[in-house]
Amino acid sequence: MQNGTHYRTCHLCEAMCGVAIEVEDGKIASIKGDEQDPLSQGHICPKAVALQDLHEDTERLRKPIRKTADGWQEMSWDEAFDLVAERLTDVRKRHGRNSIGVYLGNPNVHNHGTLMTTMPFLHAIGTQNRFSATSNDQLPHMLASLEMFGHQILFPIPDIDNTDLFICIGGNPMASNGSLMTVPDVRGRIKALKQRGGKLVVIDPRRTETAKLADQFHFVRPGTDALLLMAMVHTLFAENLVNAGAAERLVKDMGLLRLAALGFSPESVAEPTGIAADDIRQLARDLANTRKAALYTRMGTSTQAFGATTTWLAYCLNILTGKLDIPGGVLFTQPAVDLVALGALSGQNGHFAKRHSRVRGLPEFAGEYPASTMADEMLTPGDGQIRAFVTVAGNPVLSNPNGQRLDEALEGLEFMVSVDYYLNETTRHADVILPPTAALERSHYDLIFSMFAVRNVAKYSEALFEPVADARHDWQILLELAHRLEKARKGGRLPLRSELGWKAFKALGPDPILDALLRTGPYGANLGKAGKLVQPALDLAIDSLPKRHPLKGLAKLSPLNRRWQELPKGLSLSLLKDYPSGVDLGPLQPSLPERLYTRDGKINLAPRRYLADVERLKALLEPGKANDLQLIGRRHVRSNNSWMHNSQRLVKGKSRCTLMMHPVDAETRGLTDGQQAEIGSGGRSVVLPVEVTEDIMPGVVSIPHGWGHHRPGTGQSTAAAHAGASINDVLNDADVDPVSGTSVLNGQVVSVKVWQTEAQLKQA
Ligand SMILES: Nc1nc2c(c(=O)[nH]1)N[C@H]1C(S)=C(S)[C@@H](COP(=O)(O)OP(=O)(O)OC[C@H]3O[C@@H](n4cnc5c(=O)[nH]c(N)nc54)[C@H](O)[C@@H]3O)O[C@H]1N2
Ligand SMILES: Nc1nc2c(c(=O)[nH]1)N[C@H]1C(S)=C(S)[C@@H](COP(=O)(O)OP(=O)(O)OC[C@H]3O[C@@H](n4cnc5c(=O)[nH]c(N)nc54)[C@H](O)[C@@H]3O)O[C@H]1N2
Ligand code: SF4
Ligand SMILES: [Mo]
Repeated sequence: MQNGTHYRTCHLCEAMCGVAIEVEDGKIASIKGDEQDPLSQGHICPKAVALQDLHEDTERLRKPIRKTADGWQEMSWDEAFDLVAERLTDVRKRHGRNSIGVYLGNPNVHNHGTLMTTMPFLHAIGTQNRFSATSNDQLPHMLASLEMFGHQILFPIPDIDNTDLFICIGGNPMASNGSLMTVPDVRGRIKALKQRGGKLVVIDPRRTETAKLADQFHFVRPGTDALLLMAMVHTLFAENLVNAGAAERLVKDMGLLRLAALGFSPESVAEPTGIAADDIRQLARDLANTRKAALYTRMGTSTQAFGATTTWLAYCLNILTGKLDIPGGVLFTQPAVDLVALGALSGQNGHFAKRHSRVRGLPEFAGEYPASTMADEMLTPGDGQIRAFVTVAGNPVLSNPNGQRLDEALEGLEFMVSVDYYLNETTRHADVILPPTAALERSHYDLIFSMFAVRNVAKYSEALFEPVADARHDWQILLELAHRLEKARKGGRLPLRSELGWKAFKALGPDPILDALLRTGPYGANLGKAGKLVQPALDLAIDSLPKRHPLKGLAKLSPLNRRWQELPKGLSLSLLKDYPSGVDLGPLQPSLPERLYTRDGKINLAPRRYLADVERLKALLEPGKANDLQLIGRRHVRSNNSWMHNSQRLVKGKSRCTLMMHPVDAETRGLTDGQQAEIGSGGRSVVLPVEVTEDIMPGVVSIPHGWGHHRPGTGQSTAAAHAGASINDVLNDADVDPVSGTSVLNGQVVSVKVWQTEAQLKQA
């Protein structure tokens, strides 16, 4: 690669920071924030420099490898594809299509090539046993969006740059850099919020890095947020504070919501939540009375026992107080590639509970089952048992609850293949590992996170380095496998037309598709004066088509859509190449009612599946058992899920994989700071040093996820030297939010005691 500065988007987390990478003599000399990036404006976090470590890591796999009796052996791509296609086809022939399981991990959503090729790939595999990180993450948000707005990926995004009150519940953007809210430099944005007289309120069982910036902070007992939000809804109705504003004529079933909240007075929830009734009332009043305000919830409220119901209520609170669809409130974005509109056009608004998983009867979501039941599906004999497994960019042994059980289940499979560039806790079980090119060796466009950004932006980054010889991109791997599997299924031959289609797809790759999507999207073709002239006639023609006519959908998607008329135009791949720091497409704009995808054009405030959960929520009002400790997770700015721990720069210093515990809880258990504690549940346990801190609520302990790199047979020596322990070895996989099927990663009950070595135990 040529010497000089290359501009790019960091793909590690959701924040989409612009980076300026200096290359000298074909090597990375420095990585800095790109001041010209319209969204991040020069901000980066410590992980950005680790892009270099990831790129140069000699332990990152570069060639396909296969497990043999003599250890791992390199193989050619052709051999690898043949072997994988043959073994998968064989398992399918013998045990049926559902005997193959697929797990898609988090980095896939940061990879436009993968996103464009997963559909044909999954189609070729043909299984219903699909899983992903979604059910350990944002599934409740997707369900609420589907139920209320009619589309599973239409998320209301907080307009943090224009709001005067930001209520953050169960998210810690100072560590995570935001989620379902792409918000680089959240510190700067919070500072700006305060400078204009605005307020930040944080509600969390831990006084987090974000909480430390807050004007107001409340500890909340894990898993009880739904009570808090119900009491806020209750207060709004009781005090006549409901005013849905712009959304008023769009909402329905408000009366049912009011009824549901009747039994949850602030007084009744104060004890279980740990938040005083007056504070709850005031919170509801502040939300109602601050015109520009946004209530935001994330991981801590979605991956818990009431994930679905909490997320629904958060959506409702924004709507009841008129915050939906106004500047400074929560708005839908208008990305350059509108996957929401595209999905709707092809009938892919999303679906839920169309079928249920074989062993535990858990509901599917958008065609996949909850990841917490993967091990069940591998270990339980019968028709449809998973015998072969495919992972793409995932490390579920560390990221899925009860990782230990999954670890064992993977070992018992007939065949496993992983598309991944690390030999880690999960991929060590594979028979074949297919490593893709490194991130800096491929082009980048954030199809997903552009949809969640607090400003509309578009940015394309060209590959910075030539791929090493004979390397394959993720999309090439997926397409090649898909092609071979389809062929094998059709007896070794495909019709000529289909064969040509595969050839064309493989030859073109994702970027020409991206170009076409940009050109035909909301900021696409500029029709200039001619466009203005024909617009009225076009509007008339579009309006006269029947409601569900395909042409209507198509016209709505084209740059001619009336709603998109005022947007800047002319976006294409070549234009984006001319602006390597990205293009600003403006602040978030109101888009209702056009943006709704519900059949009746209404926002349903009281979907049945949430109402059905209210009784279960009432049980939380009963006094709980004292002395139980609840376990929650946490993130740190120098860590990224399970897979960036091989960077010395990021793991150096004091271990961050500790058990945080309140001084009172430590004392009653005879534990002191730094001492090893055993954290147990369901007969499983891990050992970690205690970090005694008043920043955590009494009765709550916290462990970060993604650690536990002590397992043998992995190939990440730096990570292994900083192994830590996996919180998911303690968490129970049977524990899901029954409404959505999301894993309960926060709030499970654990025991903590002084750890004793075998010798000590014997002596005692
Ligand atoms: N540095 C870093 N950044 C990341 C990641 C990373 O691993 N490291 N991961 C990325 C990914 S994949 C995601 S999804 C996002 C997640 O982004 P965030 O949602 O911001 O994730 P966390 O930092 O885990 O914040 C969750 C918060 O919920 C709190 N919490 C736990 N239980 C409860 C509860 O019952 N109620 C309430 N109110 N709060 C609770 C926790 O104490 C914690 O502060 O971060 C992304 N960014
Ligand atoms: N207890 C607990 N568990 C959690 C969470 C929590 O807060 N608490 N958070 C959950 C959340 S939000 C998430 S998103 C999940 C994440 O769960 P996963 O997606 O299963 O795990 P990651 O740690 O992100 O692992 C990513 C894998 O992708 C590989 N990889 C990285 N880049 C690429 C690439 O470009 N191509 C390919 N093919 N592979 C690549 C890495 O080597 C690694 O093996 O974890 C969840 N698990
Ligand atoms: S916050 Fe850090 S990891 Fe996330 S995109 Fe920005 S630089 Fe990358
Ligand atoms: Mo995530």
